[in-house]
Amino acid sequence: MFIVLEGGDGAGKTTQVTLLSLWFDDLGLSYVSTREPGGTAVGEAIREIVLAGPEMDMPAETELMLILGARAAFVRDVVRPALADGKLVIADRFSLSTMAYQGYGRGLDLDQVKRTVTIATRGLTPDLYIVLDLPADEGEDRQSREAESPDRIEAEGRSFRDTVREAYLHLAATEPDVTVVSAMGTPEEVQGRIREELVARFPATFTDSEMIEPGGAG
Ligand code: Z5A
Repeated sequence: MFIVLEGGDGAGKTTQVTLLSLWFDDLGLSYVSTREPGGTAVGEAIREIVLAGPEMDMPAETELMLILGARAAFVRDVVRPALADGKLVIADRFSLSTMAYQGYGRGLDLDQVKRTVTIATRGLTPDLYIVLDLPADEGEDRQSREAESPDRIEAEGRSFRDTVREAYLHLAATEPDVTVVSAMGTPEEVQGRIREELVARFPATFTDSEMIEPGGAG
């Protein structure tokens, strides 16, 4: 099974992947947890370029090709081998990010983006995308509590973030296997919603015996 957490910057994906990993450990599931862009040597090198500061100026097409270059390696070297071994793959971002950021956010032609995504993935799609939905200003507030300076994409500002949020909601309404979970509230509350969604959709894999306790990580 291949599950992807998606959402705008600061929505809490990294936090939620960590909490999910604890749950998978409790359930005795064999899994691989990873993030995009990255997950392979070439992917991490591409990540450095894509997430450099605003001085690393590039056309939207360059950004798209770099991200998809990383994705092709990620699919070949991380996702497909793990799935072939019968492991669960939990990823922080995948192709829905490309539609939201490079398609809607950067304004590239959506059909072309979709076609190039399919080349990079050789048609692999997740069993489920979970979009963590958060108002753009809340995501910005959460990120601003961290000391790091903004990368190229974070530096795009408020209207870009709003566009990306709307894109995710639109994609959830129009694409298959995409669900939306509110990212408001404490990390434990959000985690509880994600687990409920997984139990409801895949009861044979996830049981509710280890559902998160309010105020605890599971
Ligand atoms: N990108 C793209 O354009 N196209 C693509 O196809 C792909 C990616 C795959 C990846 O950067 C960038 O690549 C991304 C899109 C682009 N845009 N940018 N920039 P990244 O991996 O460095 O950044 P990110 O994906 O946006 O993640 P993030 O900034 O690390 O946010 P997050 O993972 O969603 O959230 P977090 O790190 O778990 O939490 C952020 C902060 O909020 C942190 O201090 C937490 O402690 C706090 N937090 C988390 N949850 C909560 C709750 N519930 N309440 C309060 N505070 C919270």
